[in-house]
Amino acid sequence: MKRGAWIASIAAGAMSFAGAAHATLLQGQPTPEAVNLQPAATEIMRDITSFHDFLLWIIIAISIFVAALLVWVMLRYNRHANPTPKKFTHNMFVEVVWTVIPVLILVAIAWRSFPLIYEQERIPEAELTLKVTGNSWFWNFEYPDAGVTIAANLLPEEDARAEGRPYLLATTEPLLVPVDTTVRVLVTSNDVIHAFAVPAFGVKEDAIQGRVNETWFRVDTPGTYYGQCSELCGVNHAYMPIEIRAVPRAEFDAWIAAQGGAFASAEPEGEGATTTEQPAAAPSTTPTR
Ligand SMILES: [Cu+2]
Repeated sequence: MKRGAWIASIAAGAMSFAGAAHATLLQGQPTPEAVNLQPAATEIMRDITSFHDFLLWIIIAISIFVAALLVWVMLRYNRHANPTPKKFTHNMFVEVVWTVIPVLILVAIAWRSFPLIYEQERIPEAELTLKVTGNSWFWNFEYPDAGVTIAANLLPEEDARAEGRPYLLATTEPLLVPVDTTVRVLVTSNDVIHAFAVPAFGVKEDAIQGRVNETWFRVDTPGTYYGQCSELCGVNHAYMPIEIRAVPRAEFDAWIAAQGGAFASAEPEGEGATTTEQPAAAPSTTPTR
């Protein structure tokens, strides 16, 4: 292939990548041929995406700089261009520069990443507690305060095709969560190590037997969000997806009731009609256990 053809094909490839990146990304699931992260449904994921883009520019700049240095050295200092090399080995200025600039780059990265890690790891005052248990190979979801437990299995391929839902992502029993609600997630496992991961929420937490890990999310965009087990857990690792529907609070409460559950009366966001509480007993933030 001629050089021009190579350049043309690389340019065409880059343009199709860019086109895919700018095409409408599907919400809550991967978009075929797309290259970017899934659209964020939580503030944390927006911050993660922004941090990812920031890192990408640093990576691009360093890659171009190092490649240019390599090309310059290969052309300027090869045996023909530079037949009698100089014999010096140290250069104070260059050594200071190549130490200080990487340190400054790392400080800039830490400046942005440490607050983000803190936000992810600090569990805020939760309005709802969700317990997630990994099994070989399906997920159990439990709202302990409402007495609701569901088991989500992989939706069989023929059912997924018939219902127009994504095979390998859809489940037999989608989990509902209310939007604009801080959900604390307790993650554990019944057998081997799994991992509860929902990309659009910016959540990925190991599910370990005999141990409870904590994470949280607050979905601000209604929709259906898919995730997958993200720890290689055995032969059916690829067949234990996660399907979460973020819905308005009223729809969530109706779903809880349909599952035969009810929040304890101490929970003002529960079935409020059946409990009478003093207004003072219902603070704006409701700690749950
Ligand atoms: Cu698993």
